Amino acid sequence: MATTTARPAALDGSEDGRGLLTRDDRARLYRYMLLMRATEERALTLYRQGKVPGSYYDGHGQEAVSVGSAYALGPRDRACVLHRDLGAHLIRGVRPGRVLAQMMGRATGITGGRDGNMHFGDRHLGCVGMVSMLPDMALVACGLGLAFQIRREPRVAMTWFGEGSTANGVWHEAMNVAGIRRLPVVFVLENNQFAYSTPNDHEFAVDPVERAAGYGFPGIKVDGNDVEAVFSAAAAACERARTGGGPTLIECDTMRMHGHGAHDDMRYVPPELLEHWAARDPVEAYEARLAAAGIDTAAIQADVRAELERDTEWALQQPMPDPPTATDGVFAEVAEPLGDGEAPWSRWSPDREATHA
Ligand SMILES: Cc1ncc(C[n+]2csc(CCOP(=O)(O)OP(=O)(O)O)c2C)c(N)n1
Repeated sequence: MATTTARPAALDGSEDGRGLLTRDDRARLYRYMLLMRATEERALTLYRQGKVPGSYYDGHGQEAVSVGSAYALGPRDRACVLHRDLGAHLIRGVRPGRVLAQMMGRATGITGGRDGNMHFGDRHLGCVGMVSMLPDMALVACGLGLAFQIRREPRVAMTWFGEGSTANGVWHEAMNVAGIRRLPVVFVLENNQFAYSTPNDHEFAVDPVERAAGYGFPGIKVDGNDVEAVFSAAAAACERARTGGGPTLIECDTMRMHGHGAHDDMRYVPPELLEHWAARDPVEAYEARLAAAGIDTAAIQADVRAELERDTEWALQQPMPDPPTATDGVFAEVAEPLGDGEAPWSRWSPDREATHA
């Protein structure tokens, strides 16, 4: 199966070359990219102020991938989102305030303070919480795709992962099962040049997009810093999946402009490489294109700034979770007593029984 390179969409003020994006869509794409960047910058500030526990992981420089691809999903589709894809959460309707509350472990964060800054996803908005083992979310997406297929529902599961994840056996299992069963799954590969400190030329001998052919479905490579090119490829892949055409792998060529996490000074990245990609910043490039097309980007910027100020203030006022509720909703309820109404631990530990009495 041929591997193709999608052409970046042309901006002519009214169409994207495929007739899918209106002016309003373009303004929204810009807004979400800006919102993702601004929210992550704010979260980083909160981290540096000691308000975000652990480390902090962002997608600075990868906004076009996250936003362009997620924008192609419909409300009934599902998003298996990873650590650099805040834009996907925002597009699905998660408010920046809830994201910031999540980062700070507050009770009104997405997991109610039961997790830090990574494994969250609002199921009511169609976002599946991240699984840390990479790239296990690809298999979760296949499971969703299989359910949609069995129920004959025209729905799509989209999943994101870095190029480092394509070296893991789980990724190949996901690609294999998706290819065999022609599952309605869109695999979005974010090739951000580094898997932690490992550069591309130490990661693979053959561009991972080529591997799709080995599993019997198309692989498409796009400029991951061009939000319309990403959207265009994702919209075509979703349409293909929805109409029984099976999976697609979309490789988005981009760059991780920050360290792996906030703790990482990324001194292993050559400065000239960073300069090269900084000149192709996805948010700035799109702003220039929209401004040239007469879209009021300054108004969008002001709107995003105001929203973030409001949401930050709200997030900072949110309470920490109440400790006695810490395990609420975490474990499955035991459906039936194990015998005579006796607590299970009493059979092996009278001390423990006493503690829990
Ligand atoms: C199976 C597994 N091995 C190792 C890790 C630790 N780890 C977390 S992120 C990361 C780098 C992943 O690189 P890539 O897939 O390219 O994604 P990126 O972080 O660059 O977006 C590693 C090794 C993990 N989460 N899961």
